[in-house]
Amino acid sequence: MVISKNKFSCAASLLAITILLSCNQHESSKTTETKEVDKKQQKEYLSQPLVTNIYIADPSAHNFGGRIYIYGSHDTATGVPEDDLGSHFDMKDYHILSMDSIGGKITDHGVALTIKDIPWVGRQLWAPDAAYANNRYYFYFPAKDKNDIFHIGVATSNKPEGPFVPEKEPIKGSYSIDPCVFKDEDGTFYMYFGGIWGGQLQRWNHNQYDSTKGNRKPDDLAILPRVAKLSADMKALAEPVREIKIVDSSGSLFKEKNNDKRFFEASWMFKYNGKYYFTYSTGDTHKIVYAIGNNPYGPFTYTGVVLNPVEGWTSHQSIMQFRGKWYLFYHDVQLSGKTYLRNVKVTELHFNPDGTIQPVTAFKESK
Ligand code: FUB
Repeated sequence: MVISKNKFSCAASLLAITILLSCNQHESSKTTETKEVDKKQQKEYLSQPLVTNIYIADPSAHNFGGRIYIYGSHDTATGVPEDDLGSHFDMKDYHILSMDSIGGKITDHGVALTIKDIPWVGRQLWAPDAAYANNRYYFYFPAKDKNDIFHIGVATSNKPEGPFVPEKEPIKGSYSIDPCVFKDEDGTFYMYFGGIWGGQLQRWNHNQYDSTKGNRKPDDLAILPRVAKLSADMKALAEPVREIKIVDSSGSLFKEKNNDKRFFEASWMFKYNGKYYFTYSTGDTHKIVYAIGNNPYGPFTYTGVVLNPVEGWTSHQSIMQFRGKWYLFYHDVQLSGKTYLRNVKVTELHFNPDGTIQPVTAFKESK
């Protein structure tokens, strides 16, 4: 009996263990699934889109007369298939947004400039910027001409929100994409620009165009962004375009394969404590990074990350000070999930006492 009792209890224990194990197995796979669902549902964005009725990307933010104006690309779905050259970024006009404070009501000022009114443009109105000088507002925009070559155009208005009247030709000597117009403390304006791959910068060497030049090989030196001083009327380059050196801490230029640090597109310059901060996108590694220099022409020493990869392929930023705080404007694809329909966001940016930037992550997992 003892034996059979033992046998029974042994069998019962075995059964219990088997049930428990299978229950646990079931429970654990359920837990994993739940965790995954939870993870998706609980993914919290650091900031919410500033507007939801229109897709605005590539934000260049400025304080004009105490109000914040955002000059960005106006993303729309035109049905152009996606390719590596960014043909699906097929924008046809610009809208300017403004607000009186961070967190304040946003005004969409409607169409400020349309492709139909720009005689030299063939297609693709990409990331713009703006500047105030001579009691006027200047709007700088890259677009492909009728030969499908990117140049940078300028348009003017007596109001920061436009409408803007474009010049009949692009800025002479300008090329590629993503202009950033920076005013130094002495009043001089510089235009930074350039973007590789779809932005065609790889085709420009010594300021000459060569359509046969492709992307660089991994061990080649990385392509460098460009800069030129602007003329007093803000409509021309006042000097030949120069390359800007971005170097590592030992002073060496990056190679193409250093694609988490080398320049891709989205130049943005600002000054902090007397130093020049050149910020840009690394493109295929999706970071916004910064390099610091002592003058507007560089060299700039790579220092670190401003913004970790956002949702979407592209990343594009601007940084401005407003009422004593610093802000990072950026975009992601939270609203659409589509790489070419992006929404603009803003978050506060913090500096460390040594002048380095505290990197921003655009979303956070909830605890
Ligand atoms: O919006 C079109 C292009 O995508 C911009 O010019 C790049 O900076 C990237 O954001």
